[in-house]
Amino acid sequence: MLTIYGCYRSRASRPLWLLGEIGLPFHHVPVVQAYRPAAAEAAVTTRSPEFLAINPLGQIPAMTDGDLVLTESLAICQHIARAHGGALGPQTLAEAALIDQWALFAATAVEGPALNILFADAATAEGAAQIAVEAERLSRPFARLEGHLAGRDWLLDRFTVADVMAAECLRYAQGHAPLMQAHPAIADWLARCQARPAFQAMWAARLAEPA
Ligand SMILES: N[C@@H](CCC(=O)N[C@@H](CS)C(=O)NCC(=O)O)C(=O)O
Repeated sequence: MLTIYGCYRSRASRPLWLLGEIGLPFHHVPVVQAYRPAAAEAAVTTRSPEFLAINPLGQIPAMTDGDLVLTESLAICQHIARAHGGALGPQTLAEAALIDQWALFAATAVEGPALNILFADAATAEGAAQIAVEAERLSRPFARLEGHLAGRDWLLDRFTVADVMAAECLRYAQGHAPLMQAHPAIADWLARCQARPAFQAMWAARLAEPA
């Protein structure tokens, strides 16, 4: 059975949401980041020898599916979609290329600045200045995505793993209201993604975990 290593309060949210969309039974080992206070109560952390045997880098998520051991959340999502996801995965070579494109776009152009926005303290002058810099770094990627999503519901012609991967990277910047207000097609698409029952179930499980 496919196994996901990683608690919901981590990038494991990505494959966990996707597995919910598919409805595939899986085994879950809620490995907790060793640096978090919640690690004190966790059976397995990112520094536990049994987890380091799966991912020597000591990061979540990781996945096993039969003999295949994978790390990197977006590679894990792509594998799950291709192997088990039906129409959530690519049906043609062109779709596979487009899904790769959006995964790489999300990981390289969006995730870093978006995470910096999430972790900056908007209440301090320094934090507010950093948010302004990161929002500026996101302006071209967001303009590109806004143009693509205008008049479309999803990144491809239906909801796919590309939406899961990109929406989870963009979520980090969602709290910065000016960015969302300036990009209504992105805001509407994120709302559509997050209204899906599988996202809602993932989010409820995440909130149920210790902070
Ligand atoms: N690029 C990796 C990043 C993985 C990552 O940074 N995971 C964090 C949790 S979201 C982690 O395990 N941190 C623990 C550590 O680095 O010690 C991915 O997308 O899977």
